[in-house]
Amino acid sequence: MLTGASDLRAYLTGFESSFGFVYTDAQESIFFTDPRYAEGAKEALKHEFIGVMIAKNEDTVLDYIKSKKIKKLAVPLQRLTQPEYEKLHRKFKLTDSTSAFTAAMSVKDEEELEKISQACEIAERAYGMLLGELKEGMTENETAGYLEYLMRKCGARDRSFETIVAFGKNSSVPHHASDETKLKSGIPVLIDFGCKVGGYCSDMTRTFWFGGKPDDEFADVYNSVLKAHELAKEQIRAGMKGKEADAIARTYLQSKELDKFFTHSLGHGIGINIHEYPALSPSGEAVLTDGMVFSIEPGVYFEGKFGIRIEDSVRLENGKVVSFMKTDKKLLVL
Ligand SMILES: [Mn+2]
Repeated sequence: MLTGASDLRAYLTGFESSFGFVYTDAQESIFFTDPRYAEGAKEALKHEFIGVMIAKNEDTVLDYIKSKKIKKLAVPLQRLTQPEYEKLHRKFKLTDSTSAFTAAMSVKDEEELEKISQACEIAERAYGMLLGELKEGMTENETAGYLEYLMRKCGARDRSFETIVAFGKNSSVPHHASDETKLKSGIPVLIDFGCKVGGYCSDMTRTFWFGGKPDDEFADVYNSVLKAHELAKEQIRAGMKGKEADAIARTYLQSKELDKFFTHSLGHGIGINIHEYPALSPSGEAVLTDGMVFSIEPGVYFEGKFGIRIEDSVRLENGKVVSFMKTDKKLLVL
């Protein structure tokens, strides 16, 4: 088995690097890396089963495998570029290891859950600090940058993805690119963000009202989205398919005639990558099991007016949903 994909490499070794390969056969596991990482990798992996070898480039690795008279190689085909595929294909008979990775990575062990839990705790703490600092005139981009700074200040290694801050009608675009729009009184604010701890992500979204009193329509829709979020949390069980989980929120929003404004899926797996297996979507066939970590994020978007999304990162434990997030989700008016 051979992989050079950075997330899969990090999963196998627990060591983050910009270059490297992990090779495993019946006799040995080797982490090939270049001299920049050799010392760090040897130190980090000294108690592990996996050995560390220095490789100048991919050819050094392939020559090593060839020298062992290996003919068949499992590689994550879906992660290879065409040139990478062709190079490997000329030397070995290839089988695909992608689904083995996605299945294994979807179920988290205690150590992984602890990292995600810390990433969630830091994101929530930083968010709480941000709320106390929001002022009229701040731009979306400035707010996003400040929240990312606060997450790092609280101990995060990085953000999980580009922070989304959307003021007013910009919130109706689910993945709005934060821009120079300024915060003013009497508008909704949507913030979707997360951070990384030990290589693992958190993901959360909050929508609130800034200044004055929220209008009735906003408050009504907010309560419906929150209800959809809570119903999904209460009713999702291990053994369900992703699409059954999605249907819990979607059916409720349908009863409020809001389902046609719920334009994305209910959730996605979270781990080393911000979007992983399983998908909680109308077509999600994956069966949810204990140890899986995913988002629950119903959202409703009225084009040109406003959007509301409420997202927690959660895990399945003893068959039920347990949230990593602790902040209250009742409609907040700042
Ligand atoms: Mn998400």
